[in-house]
Amino acid sequence: MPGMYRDALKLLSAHMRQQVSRMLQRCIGCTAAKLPRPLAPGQPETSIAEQKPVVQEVRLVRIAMDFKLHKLELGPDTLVALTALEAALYLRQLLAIRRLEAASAQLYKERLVRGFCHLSTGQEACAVGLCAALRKEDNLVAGYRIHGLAYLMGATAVGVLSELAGKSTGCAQGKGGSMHMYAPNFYGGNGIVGAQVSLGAGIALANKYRETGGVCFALYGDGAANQGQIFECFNMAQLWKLPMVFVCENNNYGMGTSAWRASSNTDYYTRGDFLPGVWVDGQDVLAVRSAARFAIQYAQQRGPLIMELCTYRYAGHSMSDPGTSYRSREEVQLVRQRQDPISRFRKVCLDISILSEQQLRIIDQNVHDEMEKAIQAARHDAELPLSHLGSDVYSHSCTEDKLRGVFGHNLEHSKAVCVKN
Ligand SMILES: Cc1ncc(C[n+]2csc(CCOP(=O)(O)OP(=O)(O)O)c2C)c(N)n1
Ligand SMILES: [Mg+2]
Repeated sequence: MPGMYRDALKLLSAHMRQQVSRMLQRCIGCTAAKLPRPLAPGQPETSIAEQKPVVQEVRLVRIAMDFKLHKLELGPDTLVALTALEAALYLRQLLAIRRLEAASAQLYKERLVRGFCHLSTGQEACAVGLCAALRKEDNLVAGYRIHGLAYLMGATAVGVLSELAGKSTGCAQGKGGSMHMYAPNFYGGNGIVGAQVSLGAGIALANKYRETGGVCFALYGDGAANQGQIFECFNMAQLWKLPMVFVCENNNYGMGTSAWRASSNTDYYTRGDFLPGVWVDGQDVLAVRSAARFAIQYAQQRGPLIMELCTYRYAGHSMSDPGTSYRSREEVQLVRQRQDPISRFRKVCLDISILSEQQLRIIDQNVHDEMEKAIQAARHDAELPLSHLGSDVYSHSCTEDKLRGVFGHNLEHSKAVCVKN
């Protein structure tokens, strides 16, 4: 790999280095045999670098809104490096999540998606910024608004949309649906508000016990933040100095009510009392990445902390909520105009001349094509056969041959053949 690329890679986090390295290898014509793995989801298939010679430029960007700190003397970096390839990757991922959610809504309206469906439109920078900081040993566990997270953590667009439509090419073979998607190091997808935080504490404990060096990020909402089990986790995580980051995605609303009507203290980054906390502009992908990198270092060296990501959800809580009974259309419109994470990042990229208008258009087109293919797969792929209704009930084979409690069918315990998506 030419020296210029190697130098640029040194500026990136380990995980990011791996991702960008793969992309660079592809751009500069390495053979497929040399590539350790296929491109990660969200990575440009036709890199912008293929349009003209790769010039791996780096810019320093100042974070627009300062971090607020609780029981911390030093906070995350406010001056951060951004390379052209990172810029392209983040923009692509932001757009991909936006389109993925639009496609989810469309398939839901066509009645191809049944049951729950929670969209994260407006909150994309939280997911992209967090995942940009993760290293291969770190883990993530979240609530039910997870289509974008599943995609970033390794599920493909087909995997996500087919999962929603209950198809066998879904990332959980169509058995999980909107709230139960998984990927390497991603523990879902949990429908019980707040319960994922306790799971996260368990994952962090396992990391510590096994000495993996990994940090677990457990995501929860402003509504979940008032749940008792979260405070129990704060206490135990601090006592045991677990490598854990409590991430409160404060999108200002719970299910049908506002944060200020539901919480006595809406400064969620201070809610851990003895736990340190940091407030982050969750509409700024670079601010989220910087805070997450800081949090990983802190959690590894000193134990848990809270990160509040201030964000906004454009859609209702779920598909049955128009999202206008507890807030005005004007408010939503205003946030879209002034705080949209994609418009903001696009503007940063143009302002610092790290991506051109033409490159932005190519990224847009690539995302569009990827999603179109995924929509077709979700529409036309097959469902799992009925014989798989009982497959994968246990990860290890069970002592009983037949599945109990299924009437009218003679189902055996089995393992479904996994379609990698
Ligand atoms: C234990 C429990 N109580 C209630 C619910 C119903 N419920 C689902 S989402 C939600 C509100 C959560 O709001 P928030 O944590 O702010 O997340 P957001 O939907 O804004 O992402 C509630 C009360 C549930 N799923 N689990
Ligand atoms: Mg909320």
